[in-house]
Amino acid sequence: KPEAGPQDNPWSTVSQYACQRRTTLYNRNKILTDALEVLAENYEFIESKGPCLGFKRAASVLKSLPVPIRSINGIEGLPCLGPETMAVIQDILECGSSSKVEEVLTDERYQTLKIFTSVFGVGPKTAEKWFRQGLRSLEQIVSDSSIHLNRMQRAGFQYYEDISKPVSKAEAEALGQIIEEVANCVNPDITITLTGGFRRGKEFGHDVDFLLSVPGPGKEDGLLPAVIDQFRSQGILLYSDFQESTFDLSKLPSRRFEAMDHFQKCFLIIKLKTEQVVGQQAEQRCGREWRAVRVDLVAPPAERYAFALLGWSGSTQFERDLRRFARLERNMLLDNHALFDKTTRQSILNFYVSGRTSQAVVTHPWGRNTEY
Ligand code: TTP
Ligand code: MN
Ligand code: MN
Ligand code: MN
Repeated sequence: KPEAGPQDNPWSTVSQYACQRRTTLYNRNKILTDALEVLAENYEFIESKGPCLGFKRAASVLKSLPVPIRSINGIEGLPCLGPETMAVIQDILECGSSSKVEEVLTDERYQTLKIFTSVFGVGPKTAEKWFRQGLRSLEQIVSDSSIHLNRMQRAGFQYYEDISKPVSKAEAEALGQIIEEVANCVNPDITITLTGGFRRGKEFGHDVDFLLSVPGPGKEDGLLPAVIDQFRSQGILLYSDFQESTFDLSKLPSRRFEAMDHFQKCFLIIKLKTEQVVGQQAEQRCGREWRAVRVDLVAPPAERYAFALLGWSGSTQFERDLRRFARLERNMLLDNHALFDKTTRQSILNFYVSGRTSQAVVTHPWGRNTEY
């Protein structure tokens, strides 16, 4: 008879890395993870990175569980759950709520920063500044003539109602069609791939993310400006923030593997005509011919497609842990541009440049067959 040991704990195989955990879209511990995410957000607002990450990580672990946690003993053996997290979970399981979380939820500062940061273009810093000036509502911000809003924030306020409404999968697909058509006018070789939350199978998102790629070196040059021009001439461009590529292959691997990538990209607000959305209910259309939707486009060089796709698929926690896993468990560096093996000092998946595909996880350089 085998001795009792860690193998008897059902959670002994749960990895500390999100990229090593199978997580379905159905979260059985939503009550707990919502609470932990409130705490994470509150720490984000006071720019306390460590605790913020700690709570996010704990929430991510709970999201991967195939069963709801019903007692504090039920979390024994799970990674990434610190004493503070344990206390919150215990309170909720025993009393139905956590006083620590309730305190945050009723805190004026938290409530105000939550509202302010819900505006496109407003981050914790700006929100904090407005809060310290005594401002408490969006109405106060727009009516205060002494407040200077940048172009992004003006668009954020202008389309606030529409872009705070979740985007449905049907709307994302309709946008995909529109972008496909527009992009094909610019270059018929183009492939567009839905990334972000929708690529992970989510039913709703806060925006729609697409990756545009054209085979061949340098063929992506000028791609997004041309696409944006097309949107504009069709009268469906409401806002655009274009960022030129600062990607330099010769500088790979970069000294610091970064959170932000250097690819050509744009953050847009697009007018989506309701009639273009398949299956949209007649009553939902009532009185509205269109809605504004946030769209992100990225156009990496063709040979960087795999990394860009991996990096833009999210979730943020998955990406963070994928990089951490590469670094700590494989002695490699991963970012949106490359995977670098620190042991051999070589880039892996550098398939276009070196013509090597043997180690490729991605079987086709332009996508479609991606496995990871
Ligand atoms: P988001 O669109 O912010 O998040 P999401 O699609 O997972 O969720 P939602 O449904 O709320 O939209 O970002 C998608 C991924 O893109 C995310 O993993 C971060 C990544 N990303 C980059 O890698 N570089 C960038 O410059 C940006 C803006 C995002
Ligand atoms: Mn998204
Ligand atoms: Mn976001
Ligand atoms: Mn996005």
